[in-house]
Order: sequence, then structure tokens, then C-alpha cells
Amino acid sequence: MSGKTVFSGIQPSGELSLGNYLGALKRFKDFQGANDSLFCVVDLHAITVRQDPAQLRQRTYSGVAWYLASGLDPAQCTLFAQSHVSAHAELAWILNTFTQMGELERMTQFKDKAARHKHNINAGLFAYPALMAADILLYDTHEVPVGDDQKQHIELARDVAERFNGIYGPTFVVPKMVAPKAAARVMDLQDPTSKMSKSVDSLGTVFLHEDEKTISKKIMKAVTDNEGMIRLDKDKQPGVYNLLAIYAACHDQTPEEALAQFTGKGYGDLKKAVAEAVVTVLAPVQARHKELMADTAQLDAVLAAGAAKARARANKKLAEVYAKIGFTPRQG
Ligand code: AQP
Repeated sequence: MSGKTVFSGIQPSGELSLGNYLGALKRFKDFQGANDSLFCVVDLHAITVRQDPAQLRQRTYSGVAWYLASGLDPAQCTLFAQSHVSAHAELAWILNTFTQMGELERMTQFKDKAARHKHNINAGLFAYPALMAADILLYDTHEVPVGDDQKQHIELARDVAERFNGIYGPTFVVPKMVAPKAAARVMDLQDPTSKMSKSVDSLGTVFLHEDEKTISKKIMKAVTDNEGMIRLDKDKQPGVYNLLAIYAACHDQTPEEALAQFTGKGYGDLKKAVAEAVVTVLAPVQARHKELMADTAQLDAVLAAGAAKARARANKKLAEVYAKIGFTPRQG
């Protein structure tokens, strides 16, 4: 063990996308073993947008299966569902009281989702970052491997940790975000100025379960520009930049290294190479995911063992927080 604690989560709020894979999932296996690592299917977060119960259950199993298929080994990490460890919800309540309305109002994810779900702008959606801070702070997390879209939420978790520590003395580790070197924000293939979203079912999102033909078709139809030159210019050529970033992430390269391979080539060549890279990277993961989904009892067992491990340490941290705040000790 390196002594570092790592935590990350994925919401079962839709079928997982290529953005989830390259920005988060793909890297998780590199954090297990040498680190103390925890990975969570954050189902409490998912219900900030209305979910169909049967679909939520299915997607939670699917999320665990994607974690395992991406190389996580429950013997080397703690893999669990957020709702199985009640300390998450309890600490979130406490942290709500250390989070200002103004801070939550500034969150771009809240603004985006409130605009997309006008009929259901609930208090949970608003307070989402306090629950995310609880997820992270409960385990004395040092590093949070996430995509770029989570930057604001991690900064808020850091501020809340520092605020609490400032009042009650050192309690929480102040966590740090770890972004991937490429594809920290995979963009929508049809609108490369927007994030690729798992909850937007369009030609612009590649879902992890899709077959080779569908994935290739979506990538070949990706929006580019009229410049006719493959360059790394995020502002002027966001579509081309996105394709290069996806290619780079699939090959564990930086976007600059990927660019060097397309000198003198056209957009068609680039798209073909990206499609091939994505299909190749996903094929073994998809095959393993399919196998794992055939045995949900096994997935339940993984979740039960993970929750038992997580619960023990989360409850300890929660007791420390409760004592500092001035709650009387729980008897029994
Ligand atoms: N497009 C992306 N590029 C890079 N990383 C991404 N992540 C998500 N989208 C991209 C990373 O995946 C992890 C889990 O994300 P999440 O489940 O918290 O949220 P989401 O996929 O953004 O999906 P939502 O919130 O259910 O709905 P939509 O899709 O509508 O926004 C995180 O590490 C995240 O950074």
C-alpha cells in the first residue's frame, strides 16, 4: 500500500457512455492494489433525477459489472453501492449544514440538470454536491479520479472539508482530483461543445454496450469542421480535438502524441482510426460485462462484501464527526 486512499463513483442514471469509460472507469484498475481504493455505484445520487425502479436496479448491477469488467478486483479494492452504507446519507446531512446556498447555486451541473428537468428541480438535485463531499470525506480520501466535469464538485468538497476542520480541528483529509491525461471531458460527437452524456440518447453518445457497427457508425458521423486540417485546437476545431483525445485515451497517449500520427491525413482517416481504437478497447470489456450480467447473485455477493468493508470504516468516521459536533454517543 502506498498509504493513499482513492475514492470514485458512477451513477446508475443511464447506460454508461464512452465518456464514463475514458474519463473514469478505464483508469480505476491502476489505483487498486497499491492504494487503499473504494469504488461505488452512487445510486443515491441517481435518484436526484426520477428513475424507473426496475431500470435503476438493473443499471446498478450493470454498473458493478462494468467496474469488474474494467479490471477491478474486489480482493484489491472496496466495491459497493452507496445506498448500502447509510453513513453516506447521514454525513451528507451534516455537510449540508456546512455548505452555503450560494455555493450550490454556482454549480454548473445543477444549472444544466435544472434546465433539463424543469418539472423536477428537487432539493436533492440542489444538494447533490454535499452528498458527493460526504462520499469522499467519509473515507479520508486523498485522490479522486474523475472526469473534468466534476472539478467544481471536488473543489466544493475541499472547501467543506477545510471549513469543518477550521471549526472542529483536523477531521477530514482535503481531497485532490486526478484527471486523465487525455479525454478528461469527452464531448458529444454531434455537438462537440457539449459533454458526452449518458442520459442523452443520441447519435452523439457512444454507449459501452453498443455493437461494433453502431459505435463505428456514430464515430464516422461525428461532426468536424471545414478547416480540412487535423490540429489540436479545442476552440476552433472542437470536433477534431475530441476525436484526437478519444484516440489518445484509447492508446494511453497524450493528445499531442496522437496528433503526430495523423500528419498529412484527412478527417476520414482520423474517424476510421478512432472507431477502430474504441471498438478494440471496448471489445474485451463488453464480453466480460456480458458474462458478469448473467449472474446477478454473484454481483449481489460482491456488493455485500464491499458494503461490509465500507460500512465499518464509514461508521467510525461518522462517529468521530458526531462526537465533534456534540451529539451524544450512540449506545449499542
Ligand atoms: N463526457 C465525459 N468525459 C469524461 N468523463 C466523464 N464522466 C462522465 N461523463 C464524462 C465521468 O464519469 C464518472 C461518472 O459520471 P457520473 O455518473 O457522475 O455522471 P454522468 O455520466 O455525467 O451522468 P449523469 O450525471 O447521470 O447524467 P448526464 O450524463 O446527463 O450528465 C465521473 O468521474 C465523471 O467525471
